[in-house]
Amino acid sequence: MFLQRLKASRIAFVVVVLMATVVVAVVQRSATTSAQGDSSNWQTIAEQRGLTEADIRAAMMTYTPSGVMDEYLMFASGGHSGQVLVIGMPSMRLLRTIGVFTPEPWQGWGYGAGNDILAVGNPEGRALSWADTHHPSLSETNGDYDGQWLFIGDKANGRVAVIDLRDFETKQIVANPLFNNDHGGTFVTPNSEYIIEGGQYSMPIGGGYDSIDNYADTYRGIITLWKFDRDAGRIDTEQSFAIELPPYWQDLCDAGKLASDGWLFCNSINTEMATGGIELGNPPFEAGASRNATDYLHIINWRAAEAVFQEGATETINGMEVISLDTAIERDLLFFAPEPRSPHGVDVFPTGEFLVAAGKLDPHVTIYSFQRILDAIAAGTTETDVFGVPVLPLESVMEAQVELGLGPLHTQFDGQGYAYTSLFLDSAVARWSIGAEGYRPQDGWTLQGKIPVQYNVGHIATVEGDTVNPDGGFLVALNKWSVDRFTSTGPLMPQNLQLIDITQTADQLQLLYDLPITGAEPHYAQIIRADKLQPWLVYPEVGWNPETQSVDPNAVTPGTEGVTRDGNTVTVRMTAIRSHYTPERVEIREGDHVIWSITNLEQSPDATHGFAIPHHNINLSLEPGESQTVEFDATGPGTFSYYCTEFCSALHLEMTGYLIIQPAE
Ligand code: K7E
Ligand code: CUA
Repeated sequence: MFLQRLKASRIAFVVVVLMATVVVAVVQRSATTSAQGDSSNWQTIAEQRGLTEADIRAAMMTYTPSGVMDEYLMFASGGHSGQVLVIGMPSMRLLRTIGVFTPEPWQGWGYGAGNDILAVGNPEGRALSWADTHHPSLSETNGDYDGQWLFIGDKANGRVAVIDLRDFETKQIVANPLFNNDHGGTFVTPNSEYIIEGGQYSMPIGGGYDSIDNYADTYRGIITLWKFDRDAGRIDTEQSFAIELPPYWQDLCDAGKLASDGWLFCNSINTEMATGGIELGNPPFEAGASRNATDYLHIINWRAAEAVFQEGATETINGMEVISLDTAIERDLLFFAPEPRSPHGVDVFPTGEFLVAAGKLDPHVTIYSFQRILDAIAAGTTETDVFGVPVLPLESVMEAQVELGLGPLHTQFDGQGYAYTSLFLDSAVARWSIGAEGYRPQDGWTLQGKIPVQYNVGHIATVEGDTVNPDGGFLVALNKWSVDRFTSTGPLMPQNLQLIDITQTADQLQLLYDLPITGAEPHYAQIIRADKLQPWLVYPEVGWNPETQSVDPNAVTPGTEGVTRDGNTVTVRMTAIRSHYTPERVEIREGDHVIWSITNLEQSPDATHGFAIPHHNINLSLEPGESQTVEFDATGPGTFSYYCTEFCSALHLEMTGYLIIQPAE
């Protein structure tokens, strides 16, 4: 664990070594002076740059020399970009973006590769080319990240994607047939049996039309449990099902684990069922949806729901099996408990014994005991909401409340008995002690300290923070605003991911590093130990199709290249290896339909070749061993120089060829 590796003695040792290295370097180089003075000495550099001792400590905690690997990887949502960002920690180096819901030119994603995956969920006659990714979720085995898969949801269009962590590429997108938005996704159950996708803004189930005047009657909430088939590495839509909920706005979910395995929890807002209409003189949503002093924490027995689904006690809507609200109530799989007003998120503790929700308009976090929830369910309750869902009295299920500050949102854990909650309005992260057996009973449920962040923090992520066994060490604050943190590049400012050292006492929580992120608002992130991942360096066999993760039947072997014609269909079989394509001339006719397979024969790490055809929107990235097939129509005559878009060798510029399309007549 990182914490243990950071004993003060070790830090002191590192300081001495660093200083000694600097001294040696200084002796070796003759004294260098510049216009800015002597900058060969680290103390002088620190002085000239105005660095404090704390700054130097921060630099030493994060500085990662060239060639040294990061200990952790953070998978952060790419927000509006529809992608996932992979960031090394503690260096905070951006290592990769993964094209998920949106085309990504460098990876060729959507420019000949993955086009069919990206097309899933396109409404008839409309092509989606963006997404709003919110919550990445690593696959789990026994409640621990296993480093095999990553899932992420698209809030804007109600979709879920599956990414294979052997090659960090998107393998599947499913579109929710019941709902065109989501937010409570994605979260996995402790063995990744299901990927949970909660909807957000209520609507008629199935996405059809109904007047908003019928809101309470026909608009509904939904939570979908997508069955993940590990062997296939895909969501099995046939084994997936959904649960109908009242038309509250279900927000964020989390799966129970250990003590609460088999259950899932979602917070909700707008239990007022406000329908807006400020222009008609109605209260705006912001007022109408925050009138109630409490909203409803949703408590769902997903194993009981699974049994109902397997019995077939469901109705089919748009091809998806749905457990009706009445069935959910009748079969005792849905319960509510009050939660402080306008909550955002619910987080299950590592042991699964407690869960915490925070109301944005309440300075406390509220901690629920899962045992008390079970006891309250067993005791029965006469109270229900207007739809007949049993409501468990707050005092019967609440374990504690801790006052933290303004705008508490999301909570994470460190494996040391502390929890951390982001405070949106305070722009701070609070550390509080968990006053329960197995955590820090001696400290009680108390606020320990806060660290300011810059600014408007949303989610926070600790190392392995959503597992049964958090690692501690670092916390990353994902801040919405950066305001004055960076040199201005105009009015649209970067979001700011801030790395925080949480190994010290509460008054010594230290901000270590700012990572500006552009292109998106990253909402959530998960951080995994890098040694849990075993990504491929090159594809296992030449001719590999990343979509099927097997050798492609169309893969081209050396000696079998060529151009063949069958009527108007032209098949091009091509290989790529430093520094040429075979063939280098492809001559076809206007009106031909072209099926072009290309295989990168390389087996050296990083020997990627690109393949681009001008004016046809085709641009592939062929990693070592990879094979791709693209199809297009030769709609007009012309001369097109296809070429390799990666500077792969000294003769890379010569890695080219001519596609010559003769006029039809
Ligand atoms: Cu931005 Cu989880 Cu979608 Cu909170 S969410 S901040
Ligand atoms: Cu291959 Cu440049």
